[in-house]
Amino acid sequence: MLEKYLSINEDVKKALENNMPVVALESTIISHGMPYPQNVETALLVEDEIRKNGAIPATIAIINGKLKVGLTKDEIEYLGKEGLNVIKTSRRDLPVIVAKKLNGATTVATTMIIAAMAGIKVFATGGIGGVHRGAQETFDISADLQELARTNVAVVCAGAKSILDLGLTLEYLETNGVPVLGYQTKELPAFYTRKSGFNVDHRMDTPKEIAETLDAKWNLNMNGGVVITNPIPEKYAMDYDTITNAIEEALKEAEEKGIRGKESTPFLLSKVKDITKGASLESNIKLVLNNAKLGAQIAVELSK
Ligand code: PSU
Ligand code: MN
Repeated sequence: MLEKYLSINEDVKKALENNMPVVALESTIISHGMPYPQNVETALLVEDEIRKNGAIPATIAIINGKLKVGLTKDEIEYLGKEGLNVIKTSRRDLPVIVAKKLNGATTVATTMIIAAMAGIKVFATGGIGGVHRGAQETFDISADLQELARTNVAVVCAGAKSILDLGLTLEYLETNGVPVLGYQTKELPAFYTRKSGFNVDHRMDTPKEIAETLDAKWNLNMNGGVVITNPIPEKYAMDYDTITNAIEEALKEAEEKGIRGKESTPFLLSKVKDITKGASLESNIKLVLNNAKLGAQIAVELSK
């Protein structure tokens, strides 16, 4: 039944059949997370980084209604060029995009769903969605968090952006039993910066330790994902005040313009980029590459 919907490319299929390491990648980061052409360049560099570290990359999207695991260069180029015209597809959107045979860029939530269907356990990206500031009023809580509560995929990210309420995001994950691990850090990284003022649940010092934790969780049939936070390398981190001010300004403009729902995250990302004159994009690219490397290392350990 699943074959009717799921299309896994040859490289990835072979790797999965032979218990070789595979790392899933999302496509909303391509269409909605970065401008063209940096989005396409980054997506291809990230795939190379995963190969360099001994794993097979599987970029995921919905193409003509098919859940595709492993995209061609042309498909990546298409998603990057179309940008905001591609439908940002989260869990609620998935059945509609499939039934109507449309193209969809997958968020963290949807990428986790499709990765799990394919049998991929590790997924690397930039940042996850979370509880938005002001969620007490707006109820804006990303479906990524519910997905982490139920789907067995580990997500490597650089923490969460302070466009979100990091404290509430951690509370939400705790309630849902999702472990938040820090790679060589006790402090939750805040995407563009290594510091946030919040702590992760557990510090991990090696990819092996992380893989052992994933094995323990899933061998015990404890369903759900794990968030692995990987701080941006020091030399690429942004100045704390610069990025904090840029985010405040972007949030104010979003509020004035009444931006809400699924437009919120892409709007804020692009505003922050403009306000920092592109510096935030540069950091964003570097941290994604850094996460791809760690994702590959964890996948390699898991496959042993
Ligand atoms: N954070 C980023 N870049 C991104 C996203 C988040 O730094 O591209 C994307 C991811 O695809 C994530 C989605 O799953 O935004 C969350 O959107 P929402 O808050 O609407 O669930
Ligand atoms: Mn939202």
